[in-house]
Amino acid sequence: MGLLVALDRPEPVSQLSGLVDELCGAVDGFKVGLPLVLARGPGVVHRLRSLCPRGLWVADFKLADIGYTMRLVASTVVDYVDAVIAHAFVGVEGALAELKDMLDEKGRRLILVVSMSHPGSREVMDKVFEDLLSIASRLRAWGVVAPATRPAMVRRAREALGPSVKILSPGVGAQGARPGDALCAGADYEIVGRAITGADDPLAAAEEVRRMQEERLREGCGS
Ligand code: BMP
Repeated sequence: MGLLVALDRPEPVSQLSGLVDELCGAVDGFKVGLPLVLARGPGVVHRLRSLCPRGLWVADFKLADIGYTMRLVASTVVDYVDAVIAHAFVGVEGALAELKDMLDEKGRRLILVVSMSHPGSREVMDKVFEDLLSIASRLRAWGVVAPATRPAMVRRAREALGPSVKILSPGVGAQGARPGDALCAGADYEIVGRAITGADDPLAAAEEVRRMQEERLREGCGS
């Protein structure tokens, strides 16, 4: 059971430092998003991680390009994170295979987006969901992103990918999924952004998410 906090808001590093420091012992890691890195520079990842070396640190640039370019982008933060997120839909040859090689060389993990938490994911991405799952399998991706807002997608990802692939699920809180929805469907981590980072008391909010996750699992995941 896991909880990752999404750091997206382009706040001053001094403010974010306090947040990361406060949450460090209460969560399982952080996902650093593009708005923050674009505003503060890739060095922000290193600075924040040094405040909380424990846990999983994920760079979420949602890479979707040719291999050459994805490698260049990933290289800006690869030394400071455990894993990098890319879109599965760009395909293997000339794209994800090259990124995967680079991450393997660096001892870093690849996470692929196979379905998204917003309703528009149904318009295109979810029509090729099975193909995206098979790309994740072929590439031996460490993990996939699948939506907490649609637990059936998480369930199907777990069924298709087996127990060893990590499933990370956003959409909890601000986007409507409840803590535990994705875990109950087979996810390893729920990703929570605004419901924690925008709370008056982020630590209390994170602890409440955890409490609700535990309660759902303890009660056998009934609705
Ligand atoms: P929030 O809990 O504030 O909605 O944040 C969710 C986080 O997960 C954001 O960083 C967002 O970019 C990311 N995300 C998502 O919401 N849906 C997806 O399908 C994939 C994501 O990475």
